Amino acid sequence: MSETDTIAAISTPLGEAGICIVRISGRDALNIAGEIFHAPKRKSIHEIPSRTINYGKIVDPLSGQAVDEVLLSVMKAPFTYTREDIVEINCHGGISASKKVLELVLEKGARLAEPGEFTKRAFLNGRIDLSQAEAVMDLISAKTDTALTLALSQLEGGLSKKIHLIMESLLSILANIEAVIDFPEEDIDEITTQQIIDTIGKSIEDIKGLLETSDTGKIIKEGLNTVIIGKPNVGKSSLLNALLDEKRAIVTNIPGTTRDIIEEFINIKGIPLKIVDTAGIRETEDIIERIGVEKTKEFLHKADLVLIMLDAADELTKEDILIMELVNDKRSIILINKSDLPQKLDEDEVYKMAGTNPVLKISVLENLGIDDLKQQIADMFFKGEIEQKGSVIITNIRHQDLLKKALNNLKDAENAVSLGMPLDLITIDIKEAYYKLGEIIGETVGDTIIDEIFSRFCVGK
Ligand SMILES: Nc1nc2c(ncn2[C@@H]2O[C@H](COP(=O)(O)OP(=O)(O)OP(=O)(O)O)[C@@H](O)[C@H]2O)c(=O)[nH]1
Ligand SMILES: [Mg+2]
Repeated sequence: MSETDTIAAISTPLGEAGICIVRISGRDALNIAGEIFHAPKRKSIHEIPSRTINYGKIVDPLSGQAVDEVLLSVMKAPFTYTREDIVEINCHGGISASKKVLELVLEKGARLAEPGEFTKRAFLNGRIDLSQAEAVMDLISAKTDTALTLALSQLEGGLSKKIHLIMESLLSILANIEAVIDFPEEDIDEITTQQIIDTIGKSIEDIKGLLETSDTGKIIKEGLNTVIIGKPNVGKSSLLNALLDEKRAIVTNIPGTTRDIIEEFINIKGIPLKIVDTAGIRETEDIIERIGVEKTKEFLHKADLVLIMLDAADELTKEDILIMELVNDKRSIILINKSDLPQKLDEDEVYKMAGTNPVLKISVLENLGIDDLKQQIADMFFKGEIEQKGSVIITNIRHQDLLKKALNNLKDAENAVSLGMPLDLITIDIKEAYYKLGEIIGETVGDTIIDEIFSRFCVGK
C-alpha cells in the first residue's frame, strides 16, 4: 500500500449526532475536496487560507444536488497532524449525510483509510515517534483522569526523552570502544574501561527505574484487579454496592445470596478498580456453591488486591481461617465489617493472622470507614507518585518487554566487562540494548510491528 496516496475516513463515531467529521489527508486532499465543495461566491478551495474554517455546501457533481451544508477546514502541509495536506469536512451527524460525503470523497479519488492510518502517517512522516503514536491510542481509550494525564505526558514526549538519553549514552560508549579498537596504541584503554562500566551502570539504573513504574502503569491502564472475599453473609455485596454507590448486587440476610461472580469498574481516587464480588466461601456439599468457590479461586489468582471481610459480630470461624490461608501471599486488606454491632471477634487473633497487611474496622451499613478504605487502597498502590506532574510511567506492555530485554543485554555487557572480555564482544550486547530501546520509539523497528500496532487503532484516527 502506497503511503503517498490520499486517504479519507469518518473520524467521529457513527450515529445520530450534531456533527460528523470526514477527514482527508494526502497530496490530493484539496483537489478532491475542491471538486465537491461549493463556497459562497464560488471561491476556489485553493484560495482558502490554511487553518481556517469555511462555510459552504457539498454538492454531488454528477447530479448537481446539494448533499449537506458544511463547515470545511483546510490545513496545509507541513504543519498538520499527518504533515500532509488535510481537509476536514464538518457535516451533519446523521449516518446518511456523513456516508454520502465520504462516498463522494472516495469517488473523487481518495482511498478509505486503514485503522490508525492518519496517526501512522504522522509517525512515518516524523511528526511523532512510535511511543507517542501509541499514546494517542491510550488517550482515546483513557477511562480516568490519571490515565489521561499519563497518556498526554507520553504524547508530549516524556518517555521518548528518557529513552533518547539512555540511547545517547550507549552510543557514546560504542564510540569510545570503536576508538580503542581503532587506535590500540593510544593510552586510552584504562579510562575507557572505567567509563564503560560507569555508563552501563547508569543506563541499567535508568532502565530499572522505568521498569519499576510498570506495575503502577498496568494498574492505571487496565485497572487494579480487586476481589472481595469472605464467608457468607459478612457483607461483601453490600460493600460492592457502597463502593459503586448503587444497588448493583443483591443483598439479603440469607447466607449464600451471591451465587455468581459480579464484576464492576469503579474509580477510587483516580485509580480504576476492577472489582469482583464473590460467592461466600464455606465448606459445602452444594454443587453450585462449590463451583462458586472454584471460580473465586480463579479470580484470586489474578488479583492485585484482595479485600478479606470478617464479621465483627461473630467469632473467627474455620471458614475465616480457610479464607485467609487461601489468600496467602496476595496483597490484601482485612476488613472487620459490622463494627456497628456488639463485637465478638477476637481482634488480637485477627492482627496476628494479618501480619503486615492492614486491618480496618468498618460498617458498610452505617457507612463507617469506607473513605478510610479508599485512602488505604490509594496509599498502598500509588503513594502519590502519579501526582507528580511530568513523571514517566510505563503503561505499555510492549515497552516493558523491550526495557526488560535491553536491561538483560546491558547486564550481560556489564558482566563481560568485569570478566575482562575483549571490547568488541561487549559492543554486541550494547548494540542489542540500543536496538531494543530504539524499538520503543520506533527508530529501529520493523514494518510488521508497526503495522500490528496501528491496526489496533480505530478507523479515522
Ligand atoms: N449490622 C450490619 N449489617 C450489615 C453490614 N453490612 C452488611 N450487613 C447486612 O448483612 C447481610 C448480608 O449482606 P450481604 O452484603 O448480602 O453479604 P454477602 O457477604 O454478600 O453474603 P453472600 O452473598 O450470601 O455471601 C445483609 O442483611 C446486610 O444488610 C454492617 O456493616 N452492619
Ligand atoms: Mg453477596
